[in-house]
Amino acid sequence: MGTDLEKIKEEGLLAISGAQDFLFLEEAGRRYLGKKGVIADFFDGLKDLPAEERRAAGQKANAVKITLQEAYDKKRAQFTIEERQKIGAEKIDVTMPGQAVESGRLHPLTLVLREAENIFKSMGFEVAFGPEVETEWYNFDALNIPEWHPARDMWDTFWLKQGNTKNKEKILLRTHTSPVQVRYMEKHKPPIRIIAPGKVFRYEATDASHEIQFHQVEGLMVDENISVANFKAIVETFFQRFFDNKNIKIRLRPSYFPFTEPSFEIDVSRGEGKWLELAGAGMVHPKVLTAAGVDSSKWQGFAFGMGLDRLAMIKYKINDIRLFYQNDLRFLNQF
Ligand code: FA5
Repeated sequence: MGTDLEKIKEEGLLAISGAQDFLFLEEAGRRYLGKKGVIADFFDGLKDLPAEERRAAGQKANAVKITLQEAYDKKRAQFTIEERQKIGAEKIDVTMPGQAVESGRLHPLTLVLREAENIFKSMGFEVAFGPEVETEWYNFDALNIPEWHPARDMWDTFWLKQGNTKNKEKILLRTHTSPVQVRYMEKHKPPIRIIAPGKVFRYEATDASHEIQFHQVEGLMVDENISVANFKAIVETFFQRFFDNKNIKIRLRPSYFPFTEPSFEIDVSRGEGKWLELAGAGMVHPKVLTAAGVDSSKWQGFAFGMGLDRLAMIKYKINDIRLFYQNDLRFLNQF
């Protein structure tokens, strides 16, 4: 019995350490250490031995098994992964087509906003923000639109329920970014040059150029000698740079806003005699300056509120504003 074990050990070690590649090693491992291998056979045969020999033989067989197993593990570690791959133990088929990694991309409105911000920043404007849930005061009254004023009908409003009944002030989803003008002037002394981008909401029917939720970029410039000429120069420079076209056609139409005087509407040509209204604008009404704590006898300014979605529609030739909000990848993947 003892000599059998010695022989098994010697031959096993030779087969394992002499294996030239992974295939041979696997074969040697199976032959000596496998479930139906030589050592397992030896253990099976123990039951035929007299009881007094069985224990000692079992211990020796165990020691041989451990020695062979250690030799096997050591040798296995020597073989490189490539070698194992070669015989297919870990198969990587380099000819298989790879899995495409879809990269994310920026939403067209984000692209347009970033570009607009960069152009205004290069002209000395800072970027300011205000809340989307506004009070009636900032959205309307401070902008010279008291409750009884018919101009309130220009902005169909989502009014919100005030949870705290002690607070009597009415709240709403802001209908435009103009409240940021007032909030900013309350905290900062002129001269002022800001843009204020953000989401606005209107309770109105949607169509190809109207959404209930869209984006505006407010602009405000206040200084000692600001006139409509400054306004025109800034707006024209912006559009020329934004559309990368010195011949871009802009039309200023006289209009009415309670918070500007005089007021304009800015249209941009879509070609073939078609125009798209892009922004409302005007010289800041002295009452708005006063409501925000600015001395209107010393300071004047202009303001505008530009539809960011419409800016993107013209830039990318998109004919329906609703596409921006449908999250359809066939649309979004074009940008
Ligand atoms: C205003 O909201 C004024 N606050 C703009 C302003 C600011 C005037 C500062 C004077 C001084 P208006 O309602 O016209 O104005 O909206 C401004 C722009 O927002 C429009 O020219 C248009 O480009 C865009 N806009 C308006 N309603 C919608 C809508 N439902 N969907 C998409 N864009 C819209």
